[in-house]
Amino acid sequence: MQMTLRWYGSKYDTVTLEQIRQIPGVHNVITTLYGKQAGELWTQEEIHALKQEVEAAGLGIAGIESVNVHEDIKLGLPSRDQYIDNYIKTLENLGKEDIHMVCYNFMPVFDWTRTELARKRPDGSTVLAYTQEAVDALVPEEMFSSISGDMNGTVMPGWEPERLAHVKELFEKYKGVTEEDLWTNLKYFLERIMPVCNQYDIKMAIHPDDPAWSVFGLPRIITCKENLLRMMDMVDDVHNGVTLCTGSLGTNLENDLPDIIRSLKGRIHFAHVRNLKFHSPTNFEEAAHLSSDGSFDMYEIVKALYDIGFDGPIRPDHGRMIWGEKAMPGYGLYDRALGATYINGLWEAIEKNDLRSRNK
Ligand code: CS2
Ligand code: MN
Repeated sequence: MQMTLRWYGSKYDTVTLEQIRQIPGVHNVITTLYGKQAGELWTQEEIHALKQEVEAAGLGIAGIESVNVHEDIKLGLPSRDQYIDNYIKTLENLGKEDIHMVCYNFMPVFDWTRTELARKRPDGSTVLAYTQEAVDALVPEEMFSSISGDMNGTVMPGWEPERLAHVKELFEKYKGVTEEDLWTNLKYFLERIMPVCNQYDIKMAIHPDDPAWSVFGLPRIITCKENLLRMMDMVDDVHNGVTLCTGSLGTNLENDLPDIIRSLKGRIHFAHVRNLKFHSPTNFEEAAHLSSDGSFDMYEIVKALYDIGFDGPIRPDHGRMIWGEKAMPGYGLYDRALGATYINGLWEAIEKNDLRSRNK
């Protein structure tokens, strides 16, 4: 595996490349052209400039999170083809710049959903949290205003004002769109982009739905092992892969994370590792990465990744806000640096143990 940190670009991120470079074991970032709207073309010049900026700071780009998919593609509207054409051209331009991993999601309307951005934990840190009761008490248009007070002045991924201005309209368009429709539209999209992915060896890594169930009645399909395997089979190409996000798949306690990891051997192209603390199956908050701070066994998760020979980029996911830091919720420097170091420690121990037992 290759330890990375997500970086939103100098215009948007409170964390600098210089800081990231000082986290032990982090030599690459996962980044994006954050100002781009879904469906917009990324030119080779723009990608090249981003790459140069990262490289000037002594780091590399391990992949893109995300190239967002236009809603018309998810909806399967006739206008989708022009957006898929742009997506293909964007992938081609990324390939020409020697970038070979792209994370994306296929969630209608919203990216991830949380009902609190700054729930206080007993240690005084603040974290993102979710309760089903809070979602059920809201209409979708209120989602943004209910949490925006805690954004620390940042633009959060998936909650860009441009996207949210159209929430009501979008909900109208999704009326009558079923899960099977979404499968069909995902297949269509993947089949169209696979040739360019093969040509430039670009590994597509779909991000699971977060939480891993339907919110506000919208269809959602990337939620569990069975559906992930269906997606792999549906377009059986190594370039059609997964972002293994423990904090998203793990929202559903029925998802056995180490088992899912093992079943996706060879098709996990990116890993997001974070821990959640559950108070009930539908009331959870994001914890420190350490197993004992949350509900997941992080050793078993990292061990499963090691056992399947995972060699792609991995990153700590949402961190707690600690030590007075003011940053995009989930994306401060300090707790993610602790997370990266912890995961690196687990990996080193697992690897050394394995090598020793083989040499016996
Ligand atoms: C991320 C997602 O912050 C997060 O929760 O894991 O926003 C992720 O980047 C997207 O779903 C991928 O397109
Ligand atoms: Mn994730």
